[in-house]
Amino acid sequence: MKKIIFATGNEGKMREIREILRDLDAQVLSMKEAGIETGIEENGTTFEENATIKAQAVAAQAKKAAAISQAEIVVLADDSGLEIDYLNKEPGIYSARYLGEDTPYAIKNKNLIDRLEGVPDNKRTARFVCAIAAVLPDGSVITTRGVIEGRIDYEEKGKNGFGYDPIFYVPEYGRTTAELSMEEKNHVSHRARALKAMKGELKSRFL
Ligand code: ITT
Repeated sequence: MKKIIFATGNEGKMREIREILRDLDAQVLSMKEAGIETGIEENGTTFEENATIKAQAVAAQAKKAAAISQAEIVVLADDSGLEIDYLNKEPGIYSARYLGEDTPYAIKNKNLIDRLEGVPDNKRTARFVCAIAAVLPDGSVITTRGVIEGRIDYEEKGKNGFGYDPIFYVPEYGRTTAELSMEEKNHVSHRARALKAMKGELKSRFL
């Protein structure tokens, strides 16, 4: 069976990705499940560049694992983040590293809310962006992008999802993405949109 290795160490992402790719005729493996461990320096300047760096680094490792036939593998990676318009699109590609990689999200989220103190609804606009990169068996790379528009809430709400979800309010649902079920989030999220576009590409070029 064909394999899709997803180059992420983020378990929140991986849960969503598995659900979105569930109907594909391929086995979806996390990097860990594929036995690949690699430190990756995300030194690109765009979401697409960083997603490509991650996917290529893991594809190079997968190539060394002789047990897996190269013709049967695609490596995917996600680079994503939160852009807040009032903060000149911060934290953007630095979303995971904002205030330090290991800083709890309760602190990161509170800090962003504090930085928007006194800012009215119409200036609190923000979006989650996701770029997905795929390294195909012949080494070529394709990328797709998905976006969800919303605004930064005034306090953390909800326990679902991960990262900045508790402060990202989606007007069409009247809730934050941490208050959406996984099914609801996977219907509209940046990651779902980028992955659905990638599924279309993979169906025509790989599966
Ligand atoms: P990998 O590189 O191993 O995939 P990471 O968490 O470092 O994991 P990124 O560099 O792509 O991933 O950073 C994405 C960050 O953006 C993530 O850690 C969250 O802080 C934020 N983010 C992205 N998508 C999100 C979502 O759906 N909900 C909440 N926060 C999200």
